[in-house]
Amino acid sequence: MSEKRPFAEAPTPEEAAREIRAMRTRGAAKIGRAAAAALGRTAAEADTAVVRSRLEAAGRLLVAARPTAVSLQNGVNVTLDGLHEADDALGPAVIARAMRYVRDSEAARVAIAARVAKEVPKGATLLTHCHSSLAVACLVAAHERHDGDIRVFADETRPWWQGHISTRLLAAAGVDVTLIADSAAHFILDSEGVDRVIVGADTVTADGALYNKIGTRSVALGAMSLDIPFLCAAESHKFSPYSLDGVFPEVEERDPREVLDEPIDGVKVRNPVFDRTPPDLITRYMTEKGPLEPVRVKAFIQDHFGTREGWI
Ligand code: RUB
Repeated sequence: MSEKRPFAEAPTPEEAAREIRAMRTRGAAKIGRAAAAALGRTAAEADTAVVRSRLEAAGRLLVAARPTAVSLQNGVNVTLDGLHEADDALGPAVIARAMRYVRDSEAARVAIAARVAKEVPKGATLLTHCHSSLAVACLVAAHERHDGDIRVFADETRPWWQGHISTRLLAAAGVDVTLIADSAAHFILDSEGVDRVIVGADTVTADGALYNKIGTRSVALGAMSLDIPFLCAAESHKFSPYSLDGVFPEVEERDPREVLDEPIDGVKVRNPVFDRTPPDLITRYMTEKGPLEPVRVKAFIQDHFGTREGWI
């Protein structure tokens, strides 16, 4: 990013929101960074007289783009921080916070991947679900740490087939990777001696629960029934301070045609795209600040997020 014209290449908030709604920008971490960058661009381009109102409108537009990933709301709120500065100081302050958000998120990915790689034994068999950029980074780091001596199974993750993205990236990195149908997960956990499940996060709430791609809960249930550790890799931007006030994520329900493109007479279709995995099914969260047990999540959130005055 150019230090002289920060965020000059970033999409505008309208473009970023459109890309997020259309799933061309997807995955919670990327969505959060896209929101921060779009606000950085607004702050860099708007005149002092209108910068506050532009940023406020852009923040609300972005937050509404997808409901379940809290990194979107955090990306907006950490960047705007209640717009508490005076007009002439606002633009530079928002640009600095947007830069910090993006930098912290990228640094967290590297730190978490290194931590998870250390937890994965040589020769391990691992399973992942959906496409989490962070879970893939963890698996590649484990592969590199053990000179290629790990195996990965990845669920295809209907209806958007994000498992194809994960497997393509893992294969390109030289990882021994096998794609499986979502419904094969329990069979593979059992029959292949899976050592760890590693998934990403859309939102982690104060009660220690995980909101992630639909099917995560079934995989976690399968892992628990077989005594397989279930790890969730999550940077601190994935933790929900709003859940401290009793506000929990809305589970996005998308177009039924993603499940069935030609309607069948008399058949109703549902397409919830995230689910909630309760804390007792999660062994550990892996954050850039260290491993975290679900019972410690509330204290972690209280510690990490400040007063949140004026947040959307
Ligand atoms: C993606 C998904 C991912 C998390 C974590 O859903 O559920 O597991 O967002 O990803 P969608 P990351 O494809 O609907 O956005 O680690 O990249 O933040």
